[in-house]
Amino acid sequence: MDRILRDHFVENFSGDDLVAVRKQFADEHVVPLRGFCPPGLLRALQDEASGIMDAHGVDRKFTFEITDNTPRQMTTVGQPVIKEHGPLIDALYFSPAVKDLLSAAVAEEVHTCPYAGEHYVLSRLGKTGDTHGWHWDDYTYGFILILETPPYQEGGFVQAVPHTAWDKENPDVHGALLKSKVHSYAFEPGDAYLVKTDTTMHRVYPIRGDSRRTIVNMTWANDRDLDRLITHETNDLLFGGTGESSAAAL
Ligand SMILES: O=C(O)CCC(=O)C(=O)O
Ligand SMILES: [Fe+2]
Repeated sequence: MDRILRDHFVENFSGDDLVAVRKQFADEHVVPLRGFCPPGLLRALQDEASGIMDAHGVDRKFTFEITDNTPRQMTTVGQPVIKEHGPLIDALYFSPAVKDLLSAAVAEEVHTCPYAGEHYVLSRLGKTGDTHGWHWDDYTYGFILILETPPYQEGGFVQAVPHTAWDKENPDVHGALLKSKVHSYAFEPGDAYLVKTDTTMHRVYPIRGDSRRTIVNMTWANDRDLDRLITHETNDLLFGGTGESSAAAL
């Protein structure tokens, strides 16, 4: 897989293209990587993910106080199940070509997440009103690969507000919306995006109709994250964490 990806990235994300990606990320703290996934690999990943989702997906419906009571209405699969049943997703995460591309895009070296529960998670929006509401994440970077998505007319696009901080004691989503400008990004299957998740409040706009949106989210850390004590409350609740200490973390 690494070879296929590396060749694909040389074609699509090098030279001026890569410079443009790096600039957009520096400006907006979100950058679309359009056509990230080669079509053959995308089909294989879609098949793998939908098999895992159908067999192991858990319907969630919460509001999270720690993100100012924003909603999560979605079906999820956590890292331990994917580790067991998703060799392609695992290989994608541990592909050196991906690590190199993401490091180049954010202009610093990224590291796989020290907490295994956030290596990769699957989430699906599949019924009217499903949404991944406004939130921040625990580590510095998120990389999201869009496996399926409806056209934007049905919702399911991404919105982000850069340069906003998550105070877990006193989260202020409305304050963040008022402080800054919301950027919206629509995607197609096979696209990916990178987001500076710790200081960019983001959400997925609610879907409507019979549309379906499935993504795999992969967490990446920077040097600073490796030296910080980081807790994972929302990951543990939404995705089950590593499946061992999740209950204890609450
Ligand atoms: O579904 C998406 O595009 C974003 C997912 C996300 O923000 C998360 O899992 O933390
Ligand atoms: Fe997120």
